[in-house]
Amino acid sequence: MNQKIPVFFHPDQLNHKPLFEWAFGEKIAHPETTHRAESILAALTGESSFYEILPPVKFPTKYLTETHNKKLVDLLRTAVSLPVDQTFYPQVFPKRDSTTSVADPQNIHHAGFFCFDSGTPLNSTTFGAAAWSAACADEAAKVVEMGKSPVSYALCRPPGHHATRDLFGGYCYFNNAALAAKRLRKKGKVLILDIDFHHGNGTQSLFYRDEQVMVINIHGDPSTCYPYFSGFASEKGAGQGEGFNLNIPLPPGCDGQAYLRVIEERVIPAIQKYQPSYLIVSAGFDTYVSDPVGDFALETADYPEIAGRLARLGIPIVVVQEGGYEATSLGTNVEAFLRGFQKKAV
Ligand code: SP5
Ligand code: ZN
Repeated sequence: MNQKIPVFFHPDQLNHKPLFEWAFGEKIAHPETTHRAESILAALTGESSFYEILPPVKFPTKYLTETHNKKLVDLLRTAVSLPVDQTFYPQVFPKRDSTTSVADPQNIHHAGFFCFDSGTPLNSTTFGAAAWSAACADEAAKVVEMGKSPVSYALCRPPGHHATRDLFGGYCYFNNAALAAKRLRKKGKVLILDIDFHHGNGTQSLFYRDEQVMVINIHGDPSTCYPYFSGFASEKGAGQGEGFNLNIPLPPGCDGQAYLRVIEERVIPAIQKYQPSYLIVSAGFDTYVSDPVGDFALETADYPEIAGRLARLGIPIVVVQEGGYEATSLGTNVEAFLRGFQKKAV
């Protein structure tokens, strides 16, 4: 392929700056920093003959509600009015209390109704950054949909795959990959392959009953890894979607060799059987050996190998950025992955 890979990113995505999170009672530096996106931008700009960095054209408020509950969108909009120096951490989660009165998305203190963890803070810039992040995924889907490029990359930050229809969490506010899938499924079957270290619970739940969008997830075993409550192999879809959700939990320390075996023996045959018109890759690099959050052991050289196997399928591909928390190596790993599509794509 001699054409540049289109990369979508909007500078306002850097305005969201989570400072810390609560993890097991400890206040720790937040892993989802602006340095992550800066590291990726630097790596892709350095290889400027291969990538074209473009801003998404419009603010996507309207179609956010195609994927998410309007009240979740309203709650994040309410946070826009927080004082600029204030970060709101939900700490009351009344979701399961049936006696609790109805959630009010106008009241920031009700944020816990719309959230499932204590690691995903809100501030006045969160809504804008998350909406532009979602716009990147939509634009990346659009160029592939229009046949302008066989592969595109959405530099989404904040990430998206933990966000469900009704809830934010796991550093995610809007489900970027799901937004891209909503656009493409109007044209044909879509398969979302989630290779972030963590199970994409949001993506799974959004398409659990949908046979038009198959979801395959490879991740750390949820009996010991975040998000703990979903990602088990027994979750296979429901209703019309039964058989179209595949979870592949793997043990700690999984290296590139074991990972590639899973790709070759389980993932590629499942994609070939489903025959999607489009492939969306929820690409997290927290599978990297020295990632501070994940506990797999992939090396930089493994990422182009994964990409190469996907490129050989000859299906148009949208790559959506998810996690990856060692900022110094993140850009290199993303570039290595995208380079794998350049070599092998037609
Ligand atoms: C998109 C994504 O990858 N979200 C991951 C959310 C994981 N949140 C739980 C992390 C638990 C805190 N452990 C941090 C250890 C830092 N040394
Ligand atoms: Zn992750």
